[in-house]
Amino acid sequence: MTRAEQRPAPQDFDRVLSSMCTEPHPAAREAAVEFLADNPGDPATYPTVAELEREAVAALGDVVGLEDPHGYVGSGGTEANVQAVRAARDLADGDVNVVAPESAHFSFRKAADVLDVELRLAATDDDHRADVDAVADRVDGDTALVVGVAGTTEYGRVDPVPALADVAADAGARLHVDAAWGGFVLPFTDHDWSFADADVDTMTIDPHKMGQAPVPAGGFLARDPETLDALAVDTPYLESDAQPTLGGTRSGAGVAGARAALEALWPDGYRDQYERSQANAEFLAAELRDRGYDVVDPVLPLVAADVPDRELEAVREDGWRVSTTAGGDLRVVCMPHVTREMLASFLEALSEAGSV
Ligand code: 0PR
Repeated sequence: MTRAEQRPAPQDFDRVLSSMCTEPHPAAREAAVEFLADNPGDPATYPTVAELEREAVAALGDVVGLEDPHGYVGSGGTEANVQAVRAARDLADGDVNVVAPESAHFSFRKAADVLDVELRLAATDDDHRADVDAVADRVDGDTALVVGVAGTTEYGRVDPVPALADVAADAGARLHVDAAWGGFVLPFTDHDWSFADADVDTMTIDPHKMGQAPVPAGGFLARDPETLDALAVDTPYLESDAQPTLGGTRSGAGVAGARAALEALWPDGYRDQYERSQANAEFLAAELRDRGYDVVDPVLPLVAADVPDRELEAVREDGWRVSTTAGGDLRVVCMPHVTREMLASFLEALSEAGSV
């Protein structure tokens, strides 16, 4: 065997239906490789990657309806959600709580843990969206942050962001929208989710998910500069004198890759991708329903269906990477690498699994 043959190969995406990551756009891959050694955490030493980051943040502002965005490209959605909670905690007084729907990503549990704030989870409605009354019931005078999710991890649902903004405003709390996965498809839908649609203070939107950037490239955005000021610590021995990010050394590959993906794809490439992915999700949902499974309608390109464990095991043995929701439903994320042909072949594998 030659050395090249011995080297481990990266994951082949041909049968991956479970991931919220995807193959990066070729321009993003190329840019990432070029900037592997640059550290956007030290902008004075690495001015070019720092400029690329400003461009990436400006482009993210266009995606989320924010003219003058303040933010950065970090390690992912977890970091951005932690930072949103941290900013809200530090801008409030005393012991505070955060109110989020039960559908919120588990990164909020990490945030509450490391930041020592109380996380109050509110029930979701029959369609897996945040129930506004339930959120309002959990909110009190110590609530620093209300969270809405625009594209939930398990069912791809979009919470009623303007109504959650009203609940937050009534309580004197901030509003954070987690659009980590949904942020690059929602601009092409009629949902109200963005800074332009409601009084949103901060947002998570990840280029390394639907944005087709290489990992790691997460996005944290704020409406006001005060948010980043609240997060900043002094960095006396660096040439730049303050740092609002959670990470210190950060990925130049992530920053350059995110900026290149946005340049190549916003808006037409992302719109085409959304249309393809959504059509694929609707195709899969219809085919599964025809085969007699209970299907949760795909609001965004994510399909959930009640498929027996035995069949899931069989398709897994056949090499398919599929995941399930906490309730046990099959969950297929129609990412850019998921084609109609792949879904047709997955459906065949499922039929075979069902007939044995
Ligand atoms: N917010 C939402 C709505 C998410 O779906 C996720 C991750 C996060 C925040 C956290 O983002 P990071 O993982 O970037 O910190 N959602 C997926 C999940 O946890 C991430 C994922 C990606 C899972 C690729 C599997 C995978 O192969 O399920």
